[in-house]
Amino acid sequence: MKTVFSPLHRRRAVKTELDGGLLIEPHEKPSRAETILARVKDQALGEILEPDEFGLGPVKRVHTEDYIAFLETCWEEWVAAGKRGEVIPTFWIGRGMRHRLPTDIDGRVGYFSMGADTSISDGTWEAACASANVALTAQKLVAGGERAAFALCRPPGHHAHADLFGGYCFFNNAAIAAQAFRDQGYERVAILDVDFHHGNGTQAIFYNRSDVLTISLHGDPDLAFPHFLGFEDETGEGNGEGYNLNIVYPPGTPYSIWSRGLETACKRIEAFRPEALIIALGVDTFEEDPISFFKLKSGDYLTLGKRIEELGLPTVFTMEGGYDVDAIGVNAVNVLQGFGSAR
Ligand code: Q9C
Ligand code: ZN
Repeated sequence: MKTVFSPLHRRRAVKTELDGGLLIEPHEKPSRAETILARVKDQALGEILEPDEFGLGPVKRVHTEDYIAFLETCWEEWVAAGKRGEVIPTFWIGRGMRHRLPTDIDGRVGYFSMGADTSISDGTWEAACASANVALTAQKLVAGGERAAFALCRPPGHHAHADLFGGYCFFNNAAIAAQAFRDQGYERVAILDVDFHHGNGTQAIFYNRSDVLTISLHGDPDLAFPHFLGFEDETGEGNGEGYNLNIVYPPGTPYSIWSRGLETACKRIEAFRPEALIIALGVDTFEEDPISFFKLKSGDYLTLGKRIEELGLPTVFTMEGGYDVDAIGVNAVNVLQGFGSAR
């Protein structure tokens, strides 16, 4: 399987993450992608390509113009306003307040964010654009006839809504790739999100559509980020009714339990008869992950990859979360090798 990787991910190197009232070293750090790349090379998974440049056209199919414009200039605006630290939101739209985009940078940062866990500094824009290009290049490979491709995206994407950043995400790479398939004439696309966290952005982007099936298996949002979306009664709306599926699990969930939801997801995907599949590939389901509470083991990722392959679909893997850097390379590449060795 080919891997698409951009060294521009290194431009996203924020120093801070607001966590527990402290500014800590971010969980979502450059060594994550470097470790996965090293494992891809070590295992000779396949050719490694740099992404093509697609411009903002395919991004605008998913994200709003005002959000994209905000991301492009927010760091410069922040510095120009005399702020001395990294961009961190402090104010949001509370209940009863107005959804009106303000001029002031503090107001704009709050308007376009869902949390304060995701700082912005110089280079975040370039890295987010490169990450979308990585996903779009993998999509192009698969549309061109490859059975599967690995988009080694960083920053990740599945938490990003059409006009919200947060959960370490800016552009929703999986959604952008799915929309690209649609725009190239694929009638139905499925997105299966196996990251520990609910794929809230992906769900929201396609919530009223029946052409993109969204499925997410994740830690119960009653107990985990994103806290305010991802419950099992969210099944889609309007035309999208029945085209969103959430499967939630409690702390301590091992693969033997998690994989029952995977079976339900696979059955739903088969019934949908998609022409392409996107896997939002997070490996923060790992037992040693520092911010999550599932108990998957490294070998389980091989089994997961094999099960995905059995769906028999053209498949794009977009890298999402996974924060045990020591294991992230083995775990992510195990999914791809499980997929590859199934044939
Ligand atoms: N104390 C992804 O996996 N912040 N994002 C958690 C931990 C939210 C995770 C803070 C986690 C976002 C792509
Ligand atoms: Zn995650």
